[in-house]
Amino acid sequence: PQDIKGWTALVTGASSGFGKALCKATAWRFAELGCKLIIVARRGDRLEALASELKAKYGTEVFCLVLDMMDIEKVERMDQLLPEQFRNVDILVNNAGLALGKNSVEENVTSDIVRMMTTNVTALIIATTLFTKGMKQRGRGHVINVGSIAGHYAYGGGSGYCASKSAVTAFTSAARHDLVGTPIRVTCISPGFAETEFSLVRFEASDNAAAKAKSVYDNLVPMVADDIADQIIYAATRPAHVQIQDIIAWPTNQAGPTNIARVG
Ligand code: NDP
Ligand code: 8X3
Repeated sequence: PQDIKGWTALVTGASSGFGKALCKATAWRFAELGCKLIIVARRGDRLEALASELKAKYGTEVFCLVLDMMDIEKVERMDQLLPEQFRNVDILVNNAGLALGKNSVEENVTSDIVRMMTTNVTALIIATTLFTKGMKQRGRGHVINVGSIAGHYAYGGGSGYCASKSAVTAFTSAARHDLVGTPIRVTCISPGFAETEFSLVRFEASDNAAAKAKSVYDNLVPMVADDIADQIIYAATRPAHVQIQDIIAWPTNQAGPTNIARVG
């Protein structure tokens, strides 16, 4: 496998869900593999708690960056917000993202569409542009973008979110073409239903957000954040000559965005 000991990994959306699972102190994660970590999100208290855990358990070098990915001017100069010793990012995990609402297309809310497109797409593109420069100069690196099954299979009520995740699929492929002559690998991770805070955020504007979020996973055994963290680490640790294009993963009783057997 690719030895990533001593590599610097930057994970956006590290305060919850997949990003948190990827960084937490457990088996076979970036910290155990000897990476330096930059963890990014808006909720700094959560980042600090994670950093303390990692420092205590492994002595991991961790830098917490409190950043709103909607602030594209800051995303564009994110490297300057990092201490010198964290600036050479080798593994970029573009994970921060969200869905908002399940409205039919004619009911789309402009501010929701702007938030999804800016966070899920524009910020991801700008961060990749920024950090691949250094990766290319240093001759090593891996960009891992968290897309979704929504980037492969569109569904009603998801026009804005599906458009954003299709853009992630397309951007990831185009970037791989650009970097084909380099050692830099470019990967997409495309999960189906995984129970995190994702559905709570999606329904945050509803009166009964918690119940709506819970009902998404009724009588289904969804994936959990650790399942997706496993896939990200798997992709990052393949031998240097192996480039994972995409991992599309479903819960066992989900075969499509709306084809769910609620048997369990
Ligand atoms: P969570 O809601 O649990 O986590 C989302 C993370 O993104 C949080 O850490 C949040 O941090 C961060 N984030 C959101 N908006 C911003 C912002 N404007 N600036 C900085 N950070 C932000 O959801 P998941 O872990 O499930 O989602 C992670 C990714 O996986 C997303 O891209 C999502 O689209 C994708 N995905 C999720 C699936 C699922 O079923 N859960 C399936 C397929 C893909 P904070 O709020 O602290 O800023
Ligand atoms: C999250 C999974 O099916 O809600 O990307 O789009 S889904």
